[in-house]
Amino acid sequence: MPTIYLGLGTNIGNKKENLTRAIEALSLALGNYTALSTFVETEPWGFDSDNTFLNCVVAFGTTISPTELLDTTEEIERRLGRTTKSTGRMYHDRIIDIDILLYGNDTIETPRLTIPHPLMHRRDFVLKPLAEIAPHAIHPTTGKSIEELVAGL
Ligand code: PH2
Ligand code: MG
Ligand code: MG
Repeated sequence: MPTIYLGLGTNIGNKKENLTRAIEALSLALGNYTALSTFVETEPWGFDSDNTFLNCVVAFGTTISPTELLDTTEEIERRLGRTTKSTGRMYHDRIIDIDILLYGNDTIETPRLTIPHPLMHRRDFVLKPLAEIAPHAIHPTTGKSIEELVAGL
């Protein structure tokens, strides 16, 4: 069963509660998580906002397909009250964002979904919590471990 890693972020409302509710909803849909990072406070990356983020990374073992996984994460985002969807690299404040970072060792390129997440290897708010739970996981397109990617930030 492949291990999948999801990156969660929120910068409005009760951020701790937003992450907790998302993790609960994901656990109901996917089964218990196998690892969870700490919640880290981070500065907005790639856009200007007065609202700092709370980010974390959570891992699950799952047999559902990448597309079904995306349907699941998008449905949970909507259920938790997400109204805006970032298009391209125009980012907005959000109640919850759930990004698929890694799906086992797979690389996936479809109009809806790119795995590994195309920017994850450049983002400290992803790599640092991911390194807490999976320092030796290999990023399949760079061939580097998460700990090596953190060291290269
Ligand atoms: N997500 C983004 C853009 N910028 N910055 C931080 N600190 N945390 C995020 O989760 C985040 C971001 C796009 O989804
Ligand atoms: Mg995102
Ligand atoms: Mg997203």
